[in-house]
Amino acid sequence: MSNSPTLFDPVTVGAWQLPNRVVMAPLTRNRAPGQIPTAIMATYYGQRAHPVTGAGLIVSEGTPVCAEGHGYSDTPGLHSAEQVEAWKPVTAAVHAQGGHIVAQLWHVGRISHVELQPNGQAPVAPSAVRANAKCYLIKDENGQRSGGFVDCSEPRALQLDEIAGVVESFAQGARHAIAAGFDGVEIHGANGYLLDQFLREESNRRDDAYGGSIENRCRLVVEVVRACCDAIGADRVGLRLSPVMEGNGAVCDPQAQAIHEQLLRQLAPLGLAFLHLIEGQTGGARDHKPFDYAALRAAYRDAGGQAAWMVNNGYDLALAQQSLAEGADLVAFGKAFIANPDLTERLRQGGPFNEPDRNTFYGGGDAAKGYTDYPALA
Ligand code: 8OZ
Repeated sequence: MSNSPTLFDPVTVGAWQLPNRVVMAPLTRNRAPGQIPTAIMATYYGQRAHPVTGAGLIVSEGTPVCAEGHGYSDTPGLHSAEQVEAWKPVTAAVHAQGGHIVAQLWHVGRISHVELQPNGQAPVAPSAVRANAKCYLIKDENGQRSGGFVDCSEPRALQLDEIAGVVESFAQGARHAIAAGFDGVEIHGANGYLLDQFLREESNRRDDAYGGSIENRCRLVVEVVRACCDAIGADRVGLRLSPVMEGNGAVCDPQAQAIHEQLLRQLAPLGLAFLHLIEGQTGGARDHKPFDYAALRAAYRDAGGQAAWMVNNGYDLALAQQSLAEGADLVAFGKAFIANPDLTERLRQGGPFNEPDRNTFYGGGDAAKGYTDYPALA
């Protein structure tokens, strides 16, 4: 017990030597008009990248791998040459500080709206089952910027012969991430988006090789992870999961434990860099639904899996230290990193912590307010 690591100890994760075990969680900020990263994003990430005061590893905000993967206004993509170029100053700013950053590869699936889709088409999903969830739009019927929540559109089911294209878009996203200077990728398999939609029976009603049995529902995630590993090397690839999250229309699957254990047993031989587990309800109760995370990790380790185990959701220093003592390797912090660019130093010193302002979580363009103006300690 006494030999358990602290948050401030270095750790080797995949291809990277990380200076500490504090991770900046992926945080959607909607500050990329036209889906293109901007200069102030480089300032924001750079502020949080210092090896002593900042995150040992930064996971970028969700970054769609194709045009159909967008479900929110002003989220930066990684599917065009222009986007790859625009990410370069961001990754350079992080590396100038001595930090590490991976791109979170995202496809929203049915959590979208025809207005956010190419040619106004229906969003794609495992099955034509509308999510009981809202989307945020910035255009009104007259094409004016307004802002407001609307029901997600009815999606259409991906045809069997389209699935290889989805897998390839993630692999291309991984290659683009490396071209843009990222150290690797995190595949977004959580929070009710496309990959999570395939895992759960409420959203996946398919009767082909990608639906029905647990093995079939895991198939797309396994194929996407494999394709990204083939594209850039497994030691630069992580996967984010939220086994019991409810929200974005997702309902807790009756077989959540079995599905996730099966999935991780299949991924164990690949040699992934990390697995990122959101424990409980994303941004909410840690005990939202029963789930045995220790059993999930044991299933993965029993199958030979060696990826770093990253935990997330409502952590403070004490809970983080307890989790490290129990076998976690990395702890991710979200909202605290919005408000504290030097969060690692503040954790080390026991505070004080700036309070995040929810009013400036989303949007804001290139304004510093609520983005790059949170002060560091003197
Ligand atoms: C907050 C707002 C929009 C998107 C997630 C990518 O929940 C998100 C997200 C969070 O994973």
